[in-house]
Amino acid sequence: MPFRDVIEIRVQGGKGGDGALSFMRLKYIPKGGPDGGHGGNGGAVWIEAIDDVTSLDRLVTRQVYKGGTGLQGEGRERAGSYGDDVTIPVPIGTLAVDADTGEVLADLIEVGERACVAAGGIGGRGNAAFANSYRRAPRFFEYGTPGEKRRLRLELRTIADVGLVGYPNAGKSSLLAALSNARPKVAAYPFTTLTPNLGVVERVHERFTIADVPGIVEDAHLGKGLGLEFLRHVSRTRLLAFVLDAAADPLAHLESLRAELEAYEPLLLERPALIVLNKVDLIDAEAVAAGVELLAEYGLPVVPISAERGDGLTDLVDALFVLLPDAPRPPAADTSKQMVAEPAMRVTRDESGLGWIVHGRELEAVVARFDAANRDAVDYLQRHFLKLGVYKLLGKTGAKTGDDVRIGGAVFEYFDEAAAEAAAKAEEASEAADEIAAERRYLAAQATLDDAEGAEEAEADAEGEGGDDGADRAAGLADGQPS
Ligand SMILES: Nc1nc2c(ncn2[C@@H]2O[C@H](COP(=O)(O)OP(=O)(O)OP(=O)(O)O)[C@@H](O)[C@H]2O)c(=O)[nH]1
Ligand SMILES: [Mg+2]
Repeated sequence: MPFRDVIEIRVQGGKGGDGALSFMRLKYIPKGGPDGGHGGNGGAVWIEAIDDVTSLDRLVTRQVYKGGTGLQGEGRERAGSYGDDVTIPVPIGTLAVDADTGEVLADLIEVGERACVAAGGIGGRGNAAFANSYRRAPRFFEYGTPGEKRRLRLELRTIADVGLVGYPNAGKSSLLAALSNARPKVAAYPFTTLTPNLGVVERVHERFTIADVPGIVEDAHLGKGLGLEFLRHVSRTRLLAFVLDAAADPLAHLESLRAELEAYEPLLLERPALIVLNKVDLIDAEAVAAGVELLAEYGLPVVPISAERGDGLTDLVDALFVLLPDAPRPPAADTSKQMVAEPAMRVTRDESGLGWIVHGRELEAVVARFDAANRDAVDYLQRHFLKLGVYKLLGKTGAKTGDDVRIGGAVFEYFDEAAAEAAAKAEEASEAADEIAAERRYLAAQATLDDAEGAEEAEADAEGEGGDDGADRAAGLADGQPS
């Protein structure tokens, strides 16, 4: 049964919902405090290994998998709902690789194992989150971030217990057919087998799986023959069986098979293995004995057989059952990410030579989350930059008050830090306390979401009691609001 074992799809996490811009509206209090809630997170895309799919075939009908979009936050500090996750069912043995970077994202070898292949975006904060004693009426909110997006390559690596490795025409498929329920094509010419075949070998209460892969020739690692593509499957087996044609040149073939395996993955040579000397019906008993003796020098068990006549098959199955229990599962691929050190920020001159550009992935990501045309949002960002030392860095590089500074898609004005710092310090102390309070309010709002009905009543009560307080606050706001 031919099957597709490498496919490429596109996956994209859902966008996070934007925070809300909202002010409390009460009958007797025309201008209440800010109460815009957070946007919901976007849904992620997952892959999950399941039992009843064996190939990646059915995934090729669809090219893009997208997580659900997070909804925007709402007034009364209500958070937007989260976008739905999407799960792609894949066969056991699926390796997920970022097609552009080559990074291994996941290697699923057991049923039920899951991995996130595209994270959803994060919901933006609502304007309520930015309120403090200094900034009582924030007229801005945070945008949700876009979800992760990537071209994903899925590779299926058959997980069999035993992998048959041999030259074309050595009799691998014949052996698979003789030992198992599988009926692969057998023919007297090389490269009969073009895709891996899997069979199950059974004994009372015991069984193991065996994979027959296309033949390997010398210089396969340079693309000769069918290349080494199929060693992917062999690399996932616990035990290797080198199948040699006794009537050809078994010793030379074994040498070059080992060399090709090493070129593909040196660790494969350390995998438990045995040697199957096939087609012994074609040579006399003395030659068989001599061949076995020579091959034994590799330190591996040697079993002479004839797949066609059935000689030695019982011995072979016994040997496999003896060797298998101790053969460990091959290790999963390394999915630990390699971190690339990148400076947090860097300043360069802009094209005009008069302004400045601040580069930095994190910094640019923060800027992208706000409306750069919104005065309040820009004020907020400027204070944020101050804390991060952006202005200090600009000052050191030679920026003067009034210079244009570009960060991501937004342009700011540079101002002298020393003066700004004094102002900011005074604010900071109260801000810290207020942020904790804002966080508490958010958590409380989240909790009430679970019981929306009851929550709304409770909130209505609370608003009634806190009426006077709210009025004072609203009056203060009216004075302090930017025009
Ligand atoms: N005489 C003899 N012929 C055999 C034996 N085993 C296999 N053959 C023959 O060898 C030829 C190749 O057998 P296959 O099983 O197709 O070999 P393979 O290793 O799967 O070959 P590829 O799929 O091309 O890599 C066929 O004509 C088989 O009939 C054996 O034990 N004795
Ligand atoms: Mg074959």
